[in-house]
Amino acid sequence: MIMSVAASAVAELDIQERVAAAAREGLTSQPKRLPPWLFYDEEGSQLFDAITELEEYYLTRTERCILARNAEEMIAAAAGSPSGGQARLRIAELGAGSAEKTRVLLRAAVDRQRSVIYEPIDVSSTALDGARERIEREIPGVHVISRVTDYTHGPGLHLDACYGERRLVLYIGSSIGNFEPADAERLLRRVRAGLAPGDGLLLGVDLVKDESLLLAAYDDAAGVTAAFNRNILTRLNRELSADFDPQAFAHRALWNPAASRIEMHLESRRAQRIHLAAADLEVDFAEGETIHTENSYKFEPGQAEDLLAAAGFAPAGRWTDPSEWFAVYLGRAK
Ligand code: AVI
Repeated sequence: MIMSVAASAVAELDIQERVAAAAREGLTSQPKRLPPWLFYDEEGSQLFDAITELEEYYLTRTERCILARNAEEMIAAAAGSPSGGQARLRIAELGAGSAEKTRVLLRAAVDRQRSVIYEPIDVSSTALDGARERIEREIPGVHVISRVTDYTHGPGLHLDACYGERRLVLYIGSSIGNFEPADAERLLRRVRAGLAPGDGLLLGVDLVKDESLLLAAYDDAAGVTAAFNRNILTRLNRELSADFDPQAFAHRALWNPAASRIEMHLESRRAQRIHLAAADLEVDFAEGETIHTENSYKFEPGQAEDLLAAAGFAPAGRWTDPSEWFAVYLGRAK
């Protein structure tokens, strides 16, 4: 996307205002918190990519295996209708990033219908530009129409009308798990509102499993997740002229069984006062006081089906791995 200098300066101001508002709101709350979207600056996105390659972070490779094993069946299920008809698919993806796991689905769609339109949607134009170039080169038959937008905000998804085709929206990678249950439902309802009856949603969710496996995935031995968590403070230092010493905060990951979620926190190692000059804010921390930075919800059997149903989707498929660590669901818009 080409943006004028003036437009990009306005966008930067906008984002600085959003960061300042989030810091003001979160750090004056009790208990203190910061929203997880703050993780994903350039450094944080690279750290997240590194997380996805960790031995302990089973999510990415498990979902990749599920997609690779079942891509043809998933595409056929999305293209089929309960009455037996078959449609051409057009594939959109929320939070597509580098679209690394999506390729098997695009290949299966091209094998089935010779060509496919792929509409990746993400806040990062850099990630989308890279994905577009690679996908069009590697998978002839895929035509990429990318859209830079924050799909989590605003009134609706506003996908272009697609005549004579059925849309399949991908929302994989367990991203839905980072939303509070009510927000997850709201988001999927917005997705549904942008679809026609019969269109599909392919949703990747992480499942409840042994606590030790869950904890290791969010507190790896090499400390990459700790660095990812602390990077939120480095970002506030840079963007809000704050004076956090990230090492003065310990990374904490805990399993909250009542809420069925992993929580990430940063725990102050000592009593300290932090200044965030550009947010006009001073914040005191007691020793042991925490900032809650992320929830990652893990689904019990039946929960994803309930969420899809509440958002207006009928069950149309479920695929999992042999250990049932992760699952991919197909919902059909009612
Ligand atoms: C992006 N999201 C699905 C990741 C997760 O597993 O909740 C973010 C993450 N946080 C710590 N590690 C990975």
